Amino acid sequence: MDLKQQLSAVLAQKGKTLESCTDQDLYYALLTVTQKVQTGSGPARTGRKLYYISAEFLIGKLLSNNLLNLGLYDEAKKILAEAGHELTKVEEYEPEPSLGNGGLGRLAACFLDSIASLGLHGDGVGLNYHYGLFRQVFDHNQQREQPNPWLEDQSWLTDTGVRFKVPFGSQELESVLYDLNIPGYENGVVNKLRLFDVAQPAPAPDQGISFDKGDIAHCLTSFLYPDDSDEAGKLLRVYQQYFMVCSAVQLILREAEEKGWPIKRLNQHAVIQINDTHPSMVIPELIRQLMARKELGLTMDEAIYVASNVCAYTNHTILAEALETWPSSYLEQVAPQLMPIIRELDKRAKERYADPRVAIIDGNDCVHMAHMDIHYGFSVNGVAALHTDILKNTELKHFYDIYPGKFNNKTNGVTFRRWLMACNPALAELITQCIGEGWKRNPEQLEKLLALRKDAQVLDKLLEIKAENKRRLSAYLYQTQNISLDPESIFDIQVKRLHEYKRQQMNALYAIHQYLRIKAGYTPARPITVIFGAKAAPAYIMAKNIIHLILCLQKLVNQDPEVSRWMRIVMVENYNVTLAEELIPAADLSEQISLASKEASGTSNMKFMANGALTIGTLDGANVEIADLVGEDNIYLFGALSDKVIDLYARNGYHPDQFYSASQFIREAVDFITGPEMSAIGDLGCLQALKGDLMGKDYFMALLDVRDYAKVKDQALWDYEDRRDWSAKTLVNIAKSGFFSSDRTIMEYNRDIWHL
Ligand code: 26V
Repeated sequence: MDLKQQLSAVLAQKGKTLESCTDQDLYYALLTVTQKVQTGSGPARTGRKLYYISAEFLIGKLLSNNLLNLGLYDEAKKILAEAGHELTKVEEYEPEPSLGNGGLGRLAACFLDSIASLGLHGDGVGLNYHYGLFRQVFDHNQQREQPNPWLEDQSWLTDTGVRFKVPFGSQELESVLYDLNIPGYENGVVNKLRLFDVAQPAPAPDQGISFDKGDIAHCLTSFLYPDDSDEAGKLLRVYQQYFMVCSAVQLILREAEEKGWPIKRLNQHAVIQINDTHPSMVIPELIRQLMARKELGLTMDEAIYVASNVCAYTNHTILAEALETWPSSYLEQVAPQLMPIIRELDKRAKERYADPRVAIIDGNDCVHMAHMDIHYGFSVNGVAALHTDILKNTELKHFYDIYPGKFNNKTNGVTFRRWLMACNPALAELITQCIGEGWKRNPEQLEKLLALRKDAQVLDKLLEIKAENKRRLSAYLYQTQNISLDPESIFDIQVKRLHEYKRQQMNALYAIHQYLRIKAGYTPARPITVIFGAKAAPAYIMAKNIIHLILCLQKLVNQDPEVSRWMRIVMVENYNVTLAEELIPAADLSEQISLASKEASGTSNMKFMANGALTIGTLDGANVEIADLVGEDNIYLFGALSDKVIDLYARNGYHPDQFYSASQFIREAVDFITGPEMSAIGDLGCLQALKGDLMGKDYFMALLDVRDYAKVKDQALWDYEDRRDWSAKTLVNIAKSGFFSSDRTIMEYNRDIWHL
């Protein structure tokens, strides 16, 4: 049966036809058929197998992605069109899976796509959160959190029937395994994302996202990163982590048994990649389960040897928030059977290395998860060249001195299937017309576009596509969020988690500066639209204050006819993958303005680049590699360099008050935060806290860089007016973006770490 017949057959069971059914009927019918197409398919080879364990998989909607990878996209689109339907409308009925939070989770999703597309044998392993991170709503110019239920009776998940027992100190829980198919790109391979859940999940809370954090039997998988500002929240995270790794190890040992892998040589057959420290307990848990199988007769030495040669660790950030340490009393309470193993690992490490800075358990009896990973994993990698250098030379220097051979860099990448072919079909089509189809399998071939950098026809076509994407975004935001944009204006976009180090507040200071100039009669060459999208962690007060600042500015600016002709500020609600797929193709300027040394890599920077936006950024994370590739004429760089920043921290040498006193620009912008215009709209307490922080602490040095930022941004806005020249710059960016394909990243992981 061809696709049309299969769809008709599924619809006929509901008494409908392709013509008479609704778009929603079509979504479920396409889901059914797509799932069926994949049954019977599996991994390409059964060599060494990868288990990519991660607390987050920000996979985005799956229908289009799966149709594309299965080679059914064009056919499906055509069949639907002939029956009077539009695939994009049908897709609107798919709820976006809410299994991640930011870059780390989206990276895991891109990796699964690339692993399957390269025909490698690897599954993702994680948790099935029912209400996601949270759904963000704006109310009185503040963020509020709501549950984000996304699971439906009919979904991409299938219950495998596999169940495991997870022993906690207080009780034993059953874990339930759901699978989700991950098809490779037109290669017949299907890998899996394996998500564990509790057997009796709790219903969504009535009000907001508070729930009984002590009720782990029902609430363990309710939310991702439940508020960890109190002890119950922290404990719940430990429960989640242990539940995930205990189930994962049982799954791996079960597969080893099924496949007849000799357990003593597990490392020859399996590799576990630990995505940040959330799954780090997998190391002692693997040792524990190996030793518990008395029939194997493994000594502690042998069990440690196996685990140490199976597990590899990726570090995603140098910020303290992600370098997890848990009081050993927490681990004792959650998984008492694990603590003796962790103590043994710590003892052995201390016997070899007396330096307290490399201890697993510190003087306060806290367990440093990353330290355990580094001592007992066989590989430690950073996610961009600069990040890995900082790990080696500063942050993890004491470990690098001991284990130089373990450290390696794997610069992040993104899948061009979702982030160019699917989200920007017009650009993909133009590229294919210019250089043929080869770039789709090998994005480095995009370099062939460089030959066209003076081709006026191509440059104009690029501008046309961008203009059309901006019109499409404007219509979409008007329809879904009642936001109205001027597609003729410059779209300047910053979308990412809200964090002080990412410096959304510095972007807001520039907007204030621009507001004051417009009020004083100095208008820019063309209107500018500053677009933000960001969620703040529920307990992160300063991040919420920054959202408040932006929402108040949005209100102030947009309701002022004199200003809004020249500048609009927009913060989209509930930024997620679906919105990213609309925003990124429509961007003119990509804001990558973290304080140098703080952003491990960034990955939206790569997506914007591939979609023909120019970067305004600091030399941080992968921006460094972007700048090297495109050359300084094709990127807008500003700000202090990482060495200087690291030095300022080392000698306590940064004092924001000095910048405040010395610069009228800074004074005016900072004072404006609590001035009469803003206090008429916002909560003065929040605004004062923000201003006070900027003047007194400014830990991420916004005032250090803001003037250079404004100067360079003014230049970018000016350069935009030479439309052909701007277009040529965007073409260079697209042409050089191929390096940032996650296929390249995964080939490097496989070559240097996994050996699948
Ligand atoms: C995030 C959060 C956010 C909610 C509150 C608690 C909490 C705790 C830990 C984390 C981990 C975030 C780690 C992360 O997403 N890192 C990002 O990883 C990307 C992929 O490597 C990289 O591009 C980004 O630079 C890095 O920030």
